[in-house]
Amino acid sequence: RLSTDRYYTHEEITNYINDLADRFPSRVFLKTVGWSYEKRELKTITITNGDRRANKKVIFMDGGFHAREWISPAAVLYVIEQLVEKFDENAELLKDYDWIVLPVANPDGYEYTQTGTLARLFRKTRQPYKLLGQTCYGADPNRNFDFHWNEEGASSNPCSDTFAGPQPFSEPETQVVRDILHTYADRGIMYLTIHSYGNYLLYPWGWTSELPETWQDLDDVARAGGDAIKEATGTDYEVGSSTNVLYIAAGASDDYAFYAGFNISITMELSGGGITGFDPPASKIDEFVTETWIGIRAMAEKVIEKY
Ligand code: 0X9
Ligand code: ZN
Repeated sequence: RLSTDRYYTHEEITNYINDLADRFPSRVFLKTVGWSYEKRELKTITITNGDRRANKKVIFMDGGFHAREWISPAAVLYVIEQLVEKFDENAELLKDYDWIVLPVANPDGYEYTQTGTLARLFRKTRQPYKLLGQTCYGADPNRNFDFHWNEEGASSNPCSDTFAGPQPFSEPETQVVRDILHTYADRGIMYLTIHSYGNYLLYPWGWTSELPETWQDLDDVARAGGDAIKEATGTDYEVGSSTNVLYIAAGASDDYAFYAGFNISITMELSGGGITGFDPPASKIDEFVTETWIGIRAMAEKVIEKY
């Protein structure tokens, strides 16, 4: 059973998905997709309805891009739990779709933020970069993708929190996400990347204020999520393109996934809490992950209706 009383370590998250795969061998499949800079194993969990039909449509979701956004892996795990353990209630979500989930895209950063208060607000990966004899750690994985890389809202300074990396895909973690996106691009309908905080449902583009041709479809899906959350909990999510409702920032995974062929690509910025917004107390996990699930389920239902 998944606990929402506390935040899990990367090892506990891995144990949880390993355990699910053991318990539901006909519906849950694990795949090692690569290794982080510090050689932590990156594993996807594929959730199906067990009918073994190949080449179903795909929803790909990741969490834990940014190290300090602990609520993200917690919410992603909760979604996994609902789809697997409450399969009977959610069978429709898995009828023509496989869900592929990478719960912690940046495990080195996630683990580092659990080493003490000084590290708690660290954002990036953990590959060291030298600048004038000084060492700073990590690139911003959400500025490291090769689509309008480092053009806007990103930095070339390794000590910046939005360091784009020395070149696109300099981080093994973003290479892994890139490879997953390309593997499923031809049947990838929706990409969801879970961040915090601020209560936003964001769609492309994040590199320009212009909107993609199909922005209305993106807006329909995101709005379905926002409306469902508002109705269930009263929480307001702001919906719109990344650049227009948040800020311009190029080289992010959402733009890349959309460019690679996913029809729908959404960054969900969950509810914030604690002192900085990135550190909601564990007592808030339950409320925030159930709220997130309501939004994600509604977006998936809208996608299934449209595609
Ligand atoms: O800046 C980010 O990477 C995301 N916000 S966060 O506070 N979680 O860091 C927003 C990314 C939105 N997407 C694009 N700008 N493409
Ligand atoms: Zn983030």
